[in-house]
Amino acid sequence: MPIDGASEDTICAIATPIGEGGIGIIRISGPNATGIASQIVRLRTNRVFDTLPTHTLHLADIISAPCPQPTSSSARSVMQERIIDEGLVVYMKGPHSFTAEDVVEFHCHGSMTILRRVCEACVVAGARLAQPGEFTKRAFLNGRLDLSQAEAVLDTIKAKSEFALSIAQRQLRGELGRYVQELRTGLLSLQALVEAGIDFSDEDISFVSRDELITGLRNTAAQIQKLLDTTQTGRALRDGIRVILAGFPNVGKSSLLNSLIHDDRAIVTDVPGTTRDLIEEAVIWSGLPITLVDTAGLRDTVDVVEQEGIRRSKDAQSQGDLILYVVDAIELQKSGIPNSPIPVCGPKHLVVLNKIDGLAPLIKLSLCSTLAERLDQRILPVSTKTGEGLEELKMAITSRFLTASFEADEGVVISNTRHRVALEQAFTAVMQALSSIQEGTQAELLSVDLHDAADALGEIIGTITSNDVLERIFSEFCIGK
Ligand SMILES: Nc1nc2c(ncn2[C@@H]2O[C@H](COP(=O)(O)OP(=O)(O)O)[C@@H](O)[C@H]2O)c(=O)[nH]1
Ligand SMILES: [Mg+2]
Repeated sequence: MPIDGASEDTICAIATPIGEGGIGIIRISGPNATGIASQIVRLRTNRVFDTLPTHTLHLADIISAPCPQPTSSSARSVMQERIIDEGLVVYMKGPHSFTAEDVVEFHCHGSMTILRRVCEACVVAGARLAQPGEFTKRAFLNGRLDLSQAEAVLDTIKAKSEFALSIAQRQLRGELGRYVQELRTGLLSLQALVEAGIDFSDEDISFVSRDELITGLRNTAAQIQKLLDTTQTGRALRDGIRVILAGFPNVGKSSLLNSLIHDDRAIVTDVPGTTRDLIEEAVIWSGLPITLVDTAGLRDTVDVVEQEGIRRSKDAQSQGDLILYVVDAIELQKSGIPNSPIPVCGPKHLVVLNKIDGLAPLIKLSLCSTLAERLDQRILPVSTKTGEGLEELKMAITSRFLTASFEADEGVVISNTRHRVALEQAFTAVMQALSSIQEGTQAELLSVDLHDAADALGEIIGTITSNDVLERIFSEFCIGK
């Protein structure tokens, strides 16, 4: 996809999801949108399409485009003029459209056959099938959206929870873009002052004092850090988190899954090795989209099916965001806490002590505290049988990903890895600039650091972007968006 060939041709695509629906929409965008629409639209008012006022909706027959080459068979030409569907047609004159180009939409009946045929008619009339995300890419290339807003279009479509939607929509309204643009402008102003100083260095004129520079850069660094602090929560809210239930066989992993989702999803028996495949269930807790994954218990076994289950369990654990390591309290009380190292103390682990209904209260307390001390982390005592501790467990899971100060309805939130990486680069360059000043490095080098920091911020909003980056971003979109 050429970066600068955006508005040469007119593109078309089905804009609604694949499948049956009440309405299906085909969208065309580009310089010849009205020319193409005129060929395949017969307005019920008999008006000529080109004369329609912009942003108005009209009832029309949509017909197969007249074939560019005349044919001898009259039957064929009847076929060619055949009505595909009746529907509503809307014309949005650029630049007041999503892409900032002339756009026409056909609102037809939601049948894939109809939608495909209308698309074909558009192509015969001169349109090209759009590539994934090409409408949004054009909106970006035509200056309607900055790059962070273009990415937010996809986040909005894919939002899995209300919080995720709120973050995406604020980004779509340009809040992140404005924040980043302000930081970038500040850096560029500082850079200009530093460079002016270089130009006039013979005349001993200083355009910015050392203290002003340091204050300005420290402020910028703090603001970038503030954005970076929102990343974990932002990402969790946007993409959701995978919580893996792991542990030895028979400790109650499947029972825990069932209790947490209030359903009998996984088979529970007292036979070790019951769960062999991964069982996934989606829930939303405190606005956080979570996938709970029950897995096969880890043990040595000769059963090949169970071995495969264990392999999958290990895979799931390595890819999960959080591992609930379930321990059987009754067994532990019987066998005692082993002296050998217990491999459940990683930052991704949360230790759940299940079956506490089987312990006397005092024993429960002492077992919990000994285990907590031994593992040097918090233990969550629960009983899937009585429901004790389950609410606390849910809170412990969500609070890991939702920082206490986080307010989804205000402030700019970073939910995109590309943005995080660019912010980290900007932060490093600003810190480098600060140490350059402190070390008394030449102004030329300082200017380079400031330039690098501004460039990194520019990548977020797309002021500085390579074709590769654009291609990667828009290839994630669906066709028609
Ligand atoms: N007393 C008691 N038994 C439990 C509890 N949770 C599970 N169990 C029992 O432990 C056995 C194994 O449970 P299951 O969920 O299949 O364990 P998994 O192999 O880890 O998935 C079953 O007999 C359950 O009824 C609990 O909280 N208390
Ligand atoms: Mg199980």
